Amino acid sequence: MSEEKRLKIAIQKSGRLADMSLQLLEKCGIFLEKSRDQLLCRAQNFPLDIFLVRDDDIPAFLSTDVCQLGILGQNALLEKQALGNGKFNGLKQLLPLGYGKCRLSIAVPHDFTYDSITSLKGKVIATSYKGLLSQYLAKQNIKADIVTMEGAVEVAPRTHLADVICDLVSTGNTLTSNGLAEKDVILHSQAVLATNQIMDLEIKLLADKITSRIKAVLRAENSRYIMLNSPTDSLEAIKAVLPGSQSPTVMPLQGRDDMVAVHAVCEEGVFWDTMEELKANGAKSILVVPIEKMLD
Ligand code: PRT
Ligand code: ZN
Repeated sequence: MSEEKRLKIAIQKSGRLADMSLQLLEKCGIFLEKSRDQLLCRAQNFPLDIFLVRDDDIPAFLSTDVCQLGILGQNALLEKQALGNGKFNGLKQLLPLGYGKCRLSIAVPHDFTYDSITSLKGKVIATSYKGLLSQYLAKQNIKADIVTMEGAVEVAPRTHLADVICDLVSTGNTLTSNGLAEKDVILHSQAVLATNQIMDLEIKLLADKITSRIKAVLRAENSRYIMLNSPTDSLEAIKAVLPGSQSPTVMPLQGRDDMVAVHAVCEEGVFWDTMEELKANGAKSILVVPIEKMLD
């Protein structure tokens, strides 16, 4: 009997994306046989194996078809594609996942005069993102020297290894505490689901299934279920205020001719000002609740 085919996904073993990536798979209903120290984790209830690896290695796992799906920072994928001599060109981003958000930015010491990108002409720039930085500079027609550093890029100007840096920034605290100011953003990045060109039809079906579960989880996380009572004559005004909802359900309220109940799925955040606007239009008993699962 031939063995059951299993889809393979690579995620970060430890680091900024590790926990969220594992949680995302769990939210897709995947139960894992816990063994986080090992390279491989088997899903109990889905033909899926999870490879726990360094984020930088994920493009190679995909390009060699050891894995067919991967979760990694867009920055890491695009950097490999920028440097890889075509080796990673067949990889593609399927979905942005909404976490691990950061930007790849040029940052300069406070005593460095930066008017525009042209201020970098002839300067030395330290970075771990040589590929993306070179592409950016070439596009702007700027010639500069790039020093590649694997980590602690932010200390390069202080130690006179470089004039300025190009590094990932999220809160900006690292830059501030190293006396650097963010100037130009080269790339806005977040975690993405990536894939190779899956040839095996059965594996492709499994990958499509996981992808649509991830999509559904992300949609549900961004959506809210809203319930309220609306005066019949301001129903249209209230419907217009409901954020990102298509066709709300309108139901009679027992014993009331002047009020109806309105239920809607809002695929955008429902903020206090929206609720206040609903109230100003006559809405009563407004309830906003999270949605656990959603499938069309
Ligand atoms: O071991 P492995 O190689 O897997 O991990 P790693 O150390 O290479 O990666 P890790 O876990 O640091 O980052 C994984 C991914 O998280 C990155 O590829 C990005 O897509 C994303 N990410 C999001 C970040 C940041 N935010 C971030 N702030 N990656 C790194 N940083 C670093 C940045 O390099 C700088 O040193 O955090 C510092 C700046 O942070 P702030 O908050 O002070 O601005
Ligand atoms: Zn890494």
